[in-house]
Amino acid sequence: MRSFPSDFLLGVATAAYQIEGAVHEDGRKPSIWDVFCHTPGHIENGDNADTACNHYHLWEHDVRLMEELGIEAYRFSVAWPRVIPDGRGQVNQQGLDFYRRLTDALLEAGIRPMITLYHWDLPNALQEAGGWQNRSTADAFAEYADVVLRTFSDVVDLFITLNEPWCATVLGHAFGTHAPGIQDLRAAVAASHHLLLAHGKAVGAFRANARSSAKIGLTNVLTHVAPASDSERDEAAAHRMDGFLNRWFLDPLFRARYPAELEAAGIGAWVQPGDLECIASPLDFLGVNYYQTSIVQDNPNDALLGAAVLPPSGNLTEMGWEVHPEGLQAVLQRVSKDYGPIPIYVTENGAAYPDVVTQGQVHDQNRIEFLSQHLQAVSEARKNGADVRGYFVWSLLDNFEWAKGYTPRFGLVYVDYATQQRIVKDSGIWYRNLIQQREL
Ligand code: IFM
Repeated sequence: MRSFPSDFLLGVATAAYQIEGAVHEDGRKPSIWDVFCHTPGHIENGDNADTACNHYHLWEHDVRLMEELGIEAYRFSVAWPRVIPDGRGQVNQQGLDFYRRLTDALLEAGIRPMITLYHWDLPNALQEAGGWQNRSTADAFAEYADVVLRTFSDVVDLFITLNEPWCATVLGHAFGTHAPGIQDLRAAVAASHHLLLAHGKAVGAFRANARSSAKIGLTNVLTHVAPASDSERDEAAAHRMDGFLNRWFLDPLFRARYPAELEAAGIGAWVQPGDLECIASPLDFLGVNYYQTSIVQDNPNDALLGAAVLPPSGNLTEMGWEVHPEGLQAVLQRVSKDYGPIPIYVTENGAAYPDVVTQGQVHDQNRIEFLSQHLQAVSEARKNGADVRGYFVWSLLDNFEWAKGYTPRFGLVYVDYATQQRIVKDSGIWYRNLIQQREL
């Protein structure tokens, strides 16, 4: 039996662009994702997030749902294009007011808010000036962060600067499968440094102005990387892949330097004196999102890393990702050992499955098993010394899964997008019981 102490937070997570909709309301201006979605060919089925889960209007209902499920903490993101629609300058009070209403309602319901400042929705006006390839976007972010932190740090005590900068960098600027849709490794390398610099500057603003009991961290998506065999070549390939997938966004944060793989990719061209010290400003916690393990083989034909990830096998989710809870345990222990001691929140973990509604219910036993196994992995990592303080299911609601549109469903709550009806899945009921009993 595994048990979770009463101060271990059991929560759920969402992100603004994936649930809010109302993209033209109350002064919000377009983000890079609005532009990306409305460019044909980018999103499966031609989907967009103009309405998404209509959470901008249904937020009270959604808070009530969380209250009924006994959710202890809610991680959501603030949309920069609602708060400073042009990216810099004029603050839009209506945008701040929305998040103030939401935060007040959460607190009243006894749910602890955790705010992510950047979950990929860069104001498009900034993209027109070069986006994350432009160093001054880091200053724009620090200004925006300061507005949000000053407004909310009286009542919110957990803040995250960036969500998964690896995805914003690699999917957005190297692979081009996410906004802003650029395919250029050099652009990605520049963007990664400016994202991290933005983080460091925001932490500086936080330390200057936020109440001292509030905490700030950054969320990385981390992959457990293992060699396909114990040959030296595969081990070296796995090490290079780990540099690309994990250490790119861990070493600068915790060691004030980039890994050798990034030095080789020319990151030094973007680094100015003092940047790395700023990026490595001490964090109060690290957010870890975990979805995948990568088994890596040496591959001399791969121009970038000389390494290849083997196709996932075994028990797969609808995203094609292998269910591998041991990877979560390994990632938590590795981060604690190599970069700790540091408090950790698992800020996202979850699975998409092709859910069906049967007589008003969704029987998602596969998701219950997935969550249960991953929570056991968290418990095991805690036993082995990782200082994990909470776990957030991705996600509260089915929502807009970026380039995959609405097909993958990650929620504990099913969303009928035509009617906006919410149906609590069996996994939602299971999670409510877990929170009550605190035992697996
Ligand atoms: O939906 C995303 C989320 O926005 C960031 N982390 C991974 C999730 C599932 O792909």
